[in-house]
Amino acid sequence: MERTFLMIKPDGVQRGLIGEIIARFEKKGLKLVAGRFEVLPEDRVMEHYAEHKDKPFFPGLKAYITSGPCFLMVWEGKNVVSITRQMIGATNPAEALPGTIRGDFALEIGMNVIHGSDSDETADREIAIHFKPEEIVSFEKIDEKFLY
Ligand code: FUP
Repeated sequence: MERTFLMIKPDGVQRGLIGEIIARFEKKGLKLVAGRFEVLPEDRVMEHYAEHKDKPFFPGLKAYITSGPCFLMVWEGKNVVSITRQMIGATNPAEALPGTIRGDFALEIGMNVIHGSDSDETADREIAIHFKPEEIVSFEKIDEKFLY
């Protein structure tokens, strides 16, 4: 089954949005299979955002993402990568549509509440950066027969 890495960023945690965000994905029918609350250590920030390390916004991004705890998750489900990206909305909350997480809860790109992997390859890479295989719990959900 397809998996993705989602992370509620420090602004989402501080603003008390963990429950609201998890509820949206649960109601959609996706399955939470791993979760951890953590202030990201520098080595994993560098690995996670390796493609952005030379960008002008990187110092600000690094300071923001390590400013408090994040809530890191692995979610599972059919087309989970593209579905969660749609539900999260555009990277810049000013362009994110109402009804999306960023469209409903964020104002600017520097604090956009949540991260979601953007492809299956990225998901595999990001899950491996943040979770050990034994931290991911596979289980059968009773309602899956009504979803797939
Ligand atoms: P996303 O895949 O939606 O997380 O977006 P990107 O990988 O393009 O960007 C990663 C993070 O860098 C964003 F969540 C916010 C931050 N960012 C900025 O702060 N300024 C920019 O101009 C672009 C990205």
